Amino acid sequence: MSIELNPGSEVKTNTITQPPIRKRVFSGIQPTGNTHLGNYLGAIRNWVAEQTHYDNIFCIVDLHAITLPIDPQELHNNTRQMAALLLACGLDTRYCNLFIQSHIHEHAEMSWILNCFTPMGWLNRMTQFKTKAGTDLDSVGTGLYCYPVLMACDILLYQTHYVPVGDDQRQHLELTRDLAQRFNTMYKKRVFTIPEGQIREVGARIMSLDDPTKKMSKSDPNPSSRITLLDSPKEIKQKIGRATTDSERLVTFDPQRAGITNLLGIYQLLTGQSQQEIEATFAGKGYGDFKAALTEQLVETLRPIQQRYNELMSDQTMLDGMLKQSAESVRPIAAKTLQTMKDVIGLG
Ligand code: ATP
Ligand code: LTN
Repeated sequence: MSIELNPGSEVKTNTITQPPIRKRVFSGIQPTGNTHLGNYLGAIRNWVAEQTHYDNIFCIVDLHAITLPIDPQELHNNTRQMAALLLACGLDTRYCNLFIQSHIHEHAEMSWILNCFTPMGWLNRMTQFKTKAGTDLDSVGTGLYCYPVLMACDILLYQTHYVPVGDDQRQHLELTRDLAQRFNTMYKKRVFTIPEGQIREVGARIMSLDDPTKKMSKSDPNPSSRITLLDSPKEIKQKIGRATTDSERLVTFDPQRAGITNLLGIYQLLTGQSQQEIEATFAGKGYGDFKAALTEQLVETLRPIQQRYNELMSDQTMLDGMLKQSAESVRPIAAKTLQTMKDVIGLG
């Protein structure tokens, strides 16, 4: 991976003659389609913005995607589409490795081992399982229950320092830290680096357009609840036009009015303006004017991403080559961690 020095970043130098050591960032995203504005503003955009500061590993987590039923062809296509979309959003392979989780078998292997060290009581507390499993617990796959353990393995295999994610992953990150600390203590050896989450104050929780009490989600059955990164200008206009607001018609940030505040938060992230500036711009104007301005910002933000995505998707050989090369370059890190883990346990 090529390295560009960036003054003021996390770079540390061991001695005058040794190269700088960058802190490692790891994050993952599911290839489940419908990649939306929440994924972009809560995660992907931050990965891109800070990629030159860190040693970055990003992973398309296809093993996580099979915890719920998914069509094989759709999974395969979504995985390549996700790779193209991440590059189109600005991930740069000079600074990042981007690979497919199932290409590195150490993830699945470590997951079995770590499952054996995970108290069921800890997994019983995971709220995402309860939301995703629904009511028919007898038929849901056990992979969904163990999902957070696989996520912990993704992170721990690479001796990760920072994990940039949206707010919904806070509980999974705590579990990862607890599992790592417990394992290190149990075997009196620093087998795993203890990772820290990077959850931004603004953007970590973009809400659904039709029900602003729920997070914007890939799996929401209502497509109008989210803006996807591949939506056309017409779709964006329609979805923003229909987005839930209230009857007060005041374009102001107000936690009591979750719908307009969510839309204003999106506008703030896209324009980089302060809350005061935005409120001043729309003082005396109605929701119609604000929604038109937000639509324009969204269309202009997504236009170059969509153009680049279409170019990248037309070169599947390049995409597959990049994914393979990244996997080859990071795999030794994962293999080393797994071997250390097996050695301390006494496996083999
Ligand atoms: P689902 O909603 O179906 O569980 P997802 O939208 O959470 O899927 P993931 O691939 O699981 O998609 O998440 C990728 C990244 O996007 C994670 O870092 C996650 O925290 C972040 N993220 C997801 N939804 C939001 C949201 N509404 N606001 C901010 N960040 C989000
Ligand atoms: N569980 C995450 C996706 C994910 C992930 C990871 C994120 C899988 N492995 C490792 C960060 C680090 C989600 O559902 N958004």
